[in-house]
Amino acid sequence: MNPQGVSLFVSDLHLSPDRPETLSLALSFLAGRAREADRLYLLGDIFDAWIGDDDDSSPNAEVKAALAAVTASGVRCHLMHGNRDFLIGRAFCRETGCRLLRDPTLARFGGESTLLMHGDLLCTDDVAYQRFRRRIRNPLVQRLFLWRSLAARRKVAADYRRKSGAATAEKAPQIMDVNQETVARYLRRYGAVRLIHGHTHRPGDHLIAIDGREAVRSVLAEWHPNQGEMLVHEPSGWHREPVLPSQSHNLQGRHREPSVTGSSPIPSATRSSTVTKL
Ligand code: LP5
Ligand code: MN
Repeated sequence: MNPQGVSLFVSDLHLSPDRPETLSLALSFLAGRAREADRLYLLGDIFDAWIGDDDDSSPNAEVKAALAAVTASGVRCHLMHGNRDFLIGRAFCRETGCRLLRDPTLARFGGESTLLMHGDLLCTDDVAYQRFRRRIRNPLVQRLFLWRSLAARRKVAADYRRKSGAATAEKAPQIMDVNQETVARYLRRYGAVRLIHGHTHRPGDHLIAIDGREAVRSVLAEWHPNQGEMLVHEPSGWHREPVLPSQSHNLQGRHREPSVTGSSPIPSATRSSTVTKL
């Protein structure tokens, strides 16, 4: 994959009926700024929980319609599973025109080999989660789940969310971050000089010295009711742009006046500029 033009990367919107402000932020982003791009990368956890493509309850139907309109406008939409919406399937892709990306996926942006991931695979210190992940990614377990009624699936998802909330409250924060050796292993295996992922909700751009060369790990931000964020690749380079409710897409676009909350170039103005040697 060697995308040209403007690419936008977002993840961790966690859209749900309980977050109406984040939903309207996402819908205005999809109706505006997203349509100025050539490609849109949705790197997982766009939904807070996805229990099957047959669930058209709110906000699923609205988001699918908005994504279908984005692809109809000529933007290529790529979607990767997150740990909350890994059951997004073929019907969703057919309805929206999104293409499903494997985790990880290697692509080239501006000639750089870039690895795209959701991020949960990098959190290998979280042994309990990795065990849970292996179980629920088992195709047979998923098929059995999908055979159940929507009401029964909704209950199981709510139960998992509750258990997950209790489990994460007990875990040390560093366990839920990426493991640096795992990051290095993925970068080496794929020969990548850039890694883009979400999941950890610790946005930042980290320089990594790996085998004598430099790599960048860009972590996407979680969206909040009144603030989202995207990573942007243009022919001139990479930067971050906020997504704000009050802005029209033209104000949010490339011709926006610089401001405190404006775009931040990468990696020179990084939020986290620590160089990790591996
Ligand atoms: O999501 P978040 O941020 O709270 O925490 C994640 C990890 N938790 C999860 C679980 C999801 O939140 C649950 C979402 C369900 C939606 C879809 C339902 C479809 C079900 C399909 C079934 C086939 O991903 C959390 C990490 C954290 O990120 C940081 O990385 O720590 O991991 C956990 O909390 C896992 C626990 O440590 C262990 C699991 C407890 C649940 C026990 C149930 C066992 C049942 C086995 C099933 C076959
Ligand atoms: Mn996640």
